[in-house]
Amino acid sequence: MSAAEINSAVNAIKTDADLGPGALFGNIDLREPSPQEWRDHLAGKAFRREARLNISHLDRPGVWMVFVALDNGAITFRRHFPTSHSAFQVEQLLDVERKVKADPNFIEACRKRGITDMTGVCVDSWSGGNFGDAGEEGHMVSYVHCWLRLYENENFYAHPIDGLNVAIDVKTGEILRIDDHGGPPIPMIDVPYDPDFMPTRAPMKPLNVVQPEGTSFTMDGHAIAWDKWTLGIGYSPRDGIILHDVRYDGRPIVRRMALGELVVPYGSPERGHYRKNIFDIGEYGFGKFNHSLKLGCDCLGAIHYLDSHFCGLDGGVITIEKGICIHEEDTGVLWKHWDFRVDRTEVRRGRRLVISCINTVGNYEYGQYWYFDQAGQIECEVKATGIVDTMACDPGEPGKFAAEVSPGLSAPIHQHIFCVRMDMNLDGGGNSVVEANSYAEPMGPTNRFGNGFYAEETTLKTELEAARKANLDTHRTWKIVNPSKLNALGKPVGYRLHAPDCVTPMTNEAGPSGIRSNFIRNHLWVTPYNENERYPAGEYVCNSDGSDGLAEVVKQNRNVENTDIVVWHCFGLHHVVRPEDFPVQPCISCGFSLMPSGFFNLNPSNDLPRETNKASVLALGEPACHC
Ligand SMILES: [Cu+2]
Repeated sequence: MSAAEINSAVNAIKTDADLGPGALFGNIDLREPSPQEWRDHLAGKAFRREARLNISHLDRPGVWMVFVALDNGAITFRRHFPTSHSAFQVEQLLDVERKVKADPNFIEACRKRGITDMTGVCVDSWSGGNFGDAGEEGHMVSYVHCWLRLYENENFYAHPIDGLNVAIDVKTGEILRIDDHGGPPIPMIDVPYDPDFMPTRAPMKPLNVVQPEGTSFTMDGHAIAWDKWTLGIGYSPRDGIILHDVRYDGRPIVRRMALGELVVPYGSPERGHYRKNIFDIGEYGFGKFNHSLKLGCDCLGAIHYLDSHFCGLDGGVITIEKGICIHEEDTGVLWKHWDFRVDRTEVRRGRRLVISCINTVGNYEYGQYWYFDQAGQIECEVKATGIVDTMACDPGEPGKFAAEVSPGLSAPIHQHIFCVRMDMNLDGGGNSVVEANSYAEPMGPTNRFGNGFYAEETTLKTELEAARKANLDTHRTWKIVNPSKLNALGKPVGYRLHAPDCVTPMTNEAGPSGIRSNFIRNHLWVTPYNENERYPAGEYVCNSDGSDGLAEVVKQNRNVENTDIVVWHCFGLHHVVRPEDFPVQPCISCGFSLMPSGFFNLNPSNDLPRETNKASVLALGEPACHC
């Protein structure tokens, strides 16, 4: 959405007699067209742009979902969700810190730990979950965790004030309860990563990425064309990057794809840490924790940037300049063959288009990178960096749920589980998902020497059939197909979901966090398109009850064969923390790919021309002759 569109939508709310007075603005995004609306649009029928806003009020419970038509500012839809809450806004996180630090009982609890100057106390507003604690009912609860900064700009995550937590209403700022669980003393060892406080090694020689003739992509607004790919690049304060109408050589593959949720379950049941189960997308909206990227630091080479726009709690437009980075990367050899009999070699270097941004949610940063290669593959990589969540421990005794990263400082075991939502559109509507499992043929007349094995395909016909886990025993894979469009071999065209980073969830399904994050129970879900089923943990995740999570949604057991389907894939990182993850963690990554599997009749990059990069040189000159 443009800044002007946001202003127009906000203005429509502010001037509404019911919603306007005291309106608090949450996430704002575009209502996106349904598959049918999209087909009509492609056929020439106009589609009305509408903003979707979440509005709440200090003196009223719940949240309103409101649509505003952007052509005339009319409110076209409003619905009240009386027990739900909007996602956290940045102003609220800062307000929580101010309120907690000013509370006399909290100040007294800090004093008991030897803190007499509150200046360095850092209060992180963690989402409160839904634990049924007395006094929390109906509130938008945050359960805060605290750290101590020893001096200006110091790495405060080295000094957890462990065991001191506060339950606070994020919306009203009312402190509901202070929990002093006790705990080990504050670790006081300084562990910097900022070169202002530590020596650095000598720099290496420059490594430049140079594209003397410019880049090979073109932009028309938010539509990009590169090699044989075309797509639209959107952005929302919740999802971050949203890719629309992804096509290769004009053939549609995905109608919309974006990360729908990220949950980070932590494994320590000790003190207040049992509540750490944070939904970075649903509860915070990690899209709005986007920040400006720096040319030559975050991004290397010839870069095109896009800005992102959203609004603050008061409805004012917030613009993050240069938050979305677009560039090309060399990916090494794409394909090669040496015909040794005639000594002929054909080699093609690969290149990819990269669309990326970095979002920081509290201690962690997440870089989302969408890659498009020349052989028809779409890849999503998420890089996790930043600072691990920390706890205090007695030196040498982190306990079984954490790893010590510095004497007296530990980090709980945890997972980062993402769920991508993909509205599939392989060669037009009417898609299905096929599962392949491989089996070894028993030894016998059909397999005399025991070498036989084969893959068997099954179409997943209903939502419950399509709720699937990875299985290494059968090398299970999933493929999205269009049964009405056949390739040259007479098979339905397809794209395989390459899913190398399936994570086994450790959160008990019956516990408060397991109920709310029920989408992590499977690695694959398939649902028929429904405009209201946008997110894997539900529309409103703060203090949710899990009732609109994917595991509940699929109980409708609707048909998912040869229709407009949405494919959801859960992937992530199982993070047993290492000392090397501290004080700042080198990127660890996870992701998935959509890989053509019968979509083309042969390698679509077969026709790449021969090329030799003329800027490449011998690094150390001609090798010395030893003959
Ligand atoms: Cu981690």
